[in-house]
Amino acid sequence: MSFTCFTGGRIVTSTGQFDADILVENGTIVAVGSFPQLDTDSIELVDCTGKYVLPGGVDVHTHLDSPLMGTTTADDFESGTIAAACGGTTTIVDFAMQPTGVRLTDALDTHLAKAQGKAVIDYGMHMCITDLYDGATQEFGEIAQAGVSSFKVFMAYRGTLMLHDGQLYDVLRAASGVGSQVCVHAENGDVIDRIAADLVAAGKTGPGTHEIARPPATEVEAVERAIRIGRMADAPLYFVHLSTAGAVEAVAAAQGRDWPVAAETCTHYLTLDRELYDQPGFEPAKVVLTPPLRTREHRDALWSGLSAGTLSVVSSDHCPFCFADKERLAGADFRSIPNGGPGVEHRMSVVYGKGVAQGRITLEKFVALTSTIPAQQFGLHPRKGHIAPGADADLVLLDPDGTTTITAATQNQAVDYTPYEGWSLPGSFDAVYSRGELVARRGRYVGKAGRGRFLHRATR
Ligand code: DUC
Ligand code: ZN
Ligand code: ZN
Ligand code: ZN
Repeated sequence: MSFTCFTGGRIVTSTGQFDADILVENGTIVAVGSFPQLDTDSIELVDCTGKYVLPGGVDVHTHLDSPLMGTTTADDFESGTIAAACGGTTTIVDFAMQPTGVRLTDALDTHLAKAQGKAVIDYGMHMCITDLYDGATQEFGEIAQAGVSSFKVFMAYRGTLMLHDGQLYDVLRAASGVGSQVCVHAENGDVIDRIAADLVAAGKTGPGTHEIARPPATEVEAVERAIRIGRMADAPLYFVHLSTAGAVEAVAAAQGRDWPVAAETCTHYLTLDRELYDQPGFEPAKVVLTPPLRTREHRDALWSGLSAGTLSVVSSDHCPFCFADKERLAGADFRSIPNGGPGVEHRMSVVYGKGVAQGRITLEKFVALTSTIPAQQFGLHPRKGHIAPGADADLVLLDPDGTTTITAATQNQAVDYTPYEGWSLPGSFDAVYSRGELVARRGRYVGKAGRGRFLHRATR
């Protein structure tokens, strides 16, 4: 038996905060309260005085060791989960990508094998469907039984990743039939491809053009269309990486009609401006993210959407490529720059620093958006995202008086840049525990290798 007691901290959950101790036995929380009679010879004490104690972050949108746009994301399950842990995230749900022509169950096995023995925090998986071959939907039950109870589909990238509307309908029907949910990448890919082709024909080929080719309406239209298709299929929807005011409005309208629609936004859409596309040279490639960054007006709508509950999750969409690799792969124009950026390490710090510290959201709301609701949404709660008896002792000690400085030179993500370079943020996630084990201290990994476990997620 191994007992640990986290003493003297202020516990924060998604619904409140209070002073209490947390008693942990073999990695599981067994009691929350006051324990003055503890036999301190046999119990390890962790002094949390002056710290907030939060449930570890749950990031339900990462792409580790994943094929995308002709290359592979830069972080594997080792570096990516170490980076996550160092930033206060103790659970991820990663996307298993289906290469064209590969059976879904085989693609899932391949991705599971990449994580096995390498991940240092617990992880679940979503299955990305890019090639809906005959009989694919018949594998959905088997995939759900394997603990992978969510799919992702793309309404953009025709020819490589995109499903057409009829296929989206098929996936929604089949997924809801087995109690799985569907995560939708909502952009009108065909219109984007036309705009992009016209821009290239007009000689606009630089990396900043990526943004012009994907105007807000291409997201809004796809969100509205997917909501309608969701109604036709009588299936719930979860929108990934929403970036626009119009998308928030569309989701709010659907929710107002009691339609089962949930949505996330990402760290970068809340905090970075589209003006980064106006930088000289190849610099804008660092923020060739899809969808692209937007203006202040959209950011304000996203923060309001979080406050109102229309958007209920903040993920990182960690999809890292080295700047050097983006440049090498760029080819003739912006269309071949790999889409994505790093962020799993800095999601908690940036959302705390720009959200809580600046008074945009409460600390409880922060816990809800970065931990509890994502865990609930994806079948991980109450084991994850929760501080109560029975939950895993995934705990983060936040020092509100500390500071987090972000630089590529000191980050754990295996990339040569961060879009938050030089940011100094109030608050530091000083110590991170996964199932009761100290895994990170002040931004450095101190845990064992390969200790992460696959999380079998429930269906709905
Ligand atoms: N969608 C993602 O979720 N991540 C990176 C690129 C994309 O299009
Ligand atoms: Zn996407
Ligand atoms: Zn993504
Ligand atoms: Zn590299």
